[in-house]
Amino acid sequence: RKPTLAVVGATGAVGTVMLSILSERADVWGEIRLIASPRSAGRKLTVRGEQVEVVALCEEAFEGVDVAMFDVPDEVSAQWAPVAASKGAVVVDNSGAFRMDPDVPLVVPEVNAHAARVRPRGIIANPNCTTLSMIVAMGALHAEFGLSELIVSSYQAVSGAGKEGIDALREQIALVAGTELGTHPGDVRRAVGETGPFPAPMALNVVPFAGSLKEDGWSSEELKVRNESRKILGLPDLRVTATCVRVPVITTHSLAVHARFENEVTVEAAHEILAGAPGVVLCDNPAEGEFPTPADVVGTDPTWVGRVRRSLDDPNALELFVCGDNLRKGAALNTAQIGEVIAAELTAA
Ligand code: 2RA
Repeated sequence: RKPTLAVVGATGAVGTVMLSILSERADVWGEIRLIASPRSAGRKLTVRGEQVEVVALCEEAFEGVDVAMFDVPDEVSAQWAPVAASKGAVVVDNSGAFRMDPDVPLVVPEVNAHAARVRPRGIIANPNCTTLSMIVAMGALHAEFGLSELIVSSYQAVSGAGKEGIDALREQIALVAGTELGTHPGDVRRAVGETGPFPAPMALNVVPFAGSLKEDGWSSEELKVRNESRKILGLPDLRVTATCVRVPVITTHSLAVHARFENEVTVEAAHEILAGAPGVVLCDNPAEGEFPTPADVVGTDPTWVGRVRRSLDDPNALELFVCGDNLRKGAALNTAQIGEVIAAELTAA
């Protein structure tokens, strides 16, 4: 019997991408049940070419479910993931509610698929999209050279803030297009007015803040990059510094990474590792204008890496530019891949 899958939050931004990913990938699932808030119950959505009616989130909705993928806000996952697990489902949760729980593995199949096997709470967490957009490439380099430090600057797309973020950027672009705005202090801010879910205008701008403010001036996004990278790579003392910046891109997060290793590195060796790493595409020929950009990467599955250089002042360090679609590998795709690892385990048992 093929396992039964529930997708919780099927109507949201990530849930929508999840349904198209489930329709494209090898079909390992029996029934796929779509679950959402009572407001969306009764709607029909297409998955695997078939119309499926959305059912309301309640305990009974998890009856007979083997794997439940959650794409919902933290507080909804915090309440309902344990309910699904208590009904016997293995939960793959894409919220921040359980990522740092020591009894919940944080899994990126290309890097630490083995961690999914030990799940005392019946819950597996999916990392935040900012970490996920670089960690497959970093895991591959770590396996060869031994990572000792990451210094990261992110260039995050507005879809990280959901549909509201996309709508805000589109509206702002319409307001500034064809004008001479962006030439005087505050002119864009005055033209744009309300900035939606962002603390400053996104059109014609970059905003050095994403997530919420935490202790000592760090943002939640910056702390996630640090804590999650350490947990996924199994390096609890890894030195990690992140500065997370929002840019006027709809979808695909980019990161400029300074990665320091235990061992000396060469660009040639790094190229070879990245070119052969599952889930990574090396795109690094700047003489021909070849490097990853969000406009080219959006809608694709892999982590794209370019601009690989050895640090001029440190033979143990590399500089890289990495792009990943934050809604695919950064969210739905990684969740689907974890689900497939569990489906294989259940089918083999
Ligand atoms: C963002 N990483 O880009 C967040 C979404 N989880 O806002």
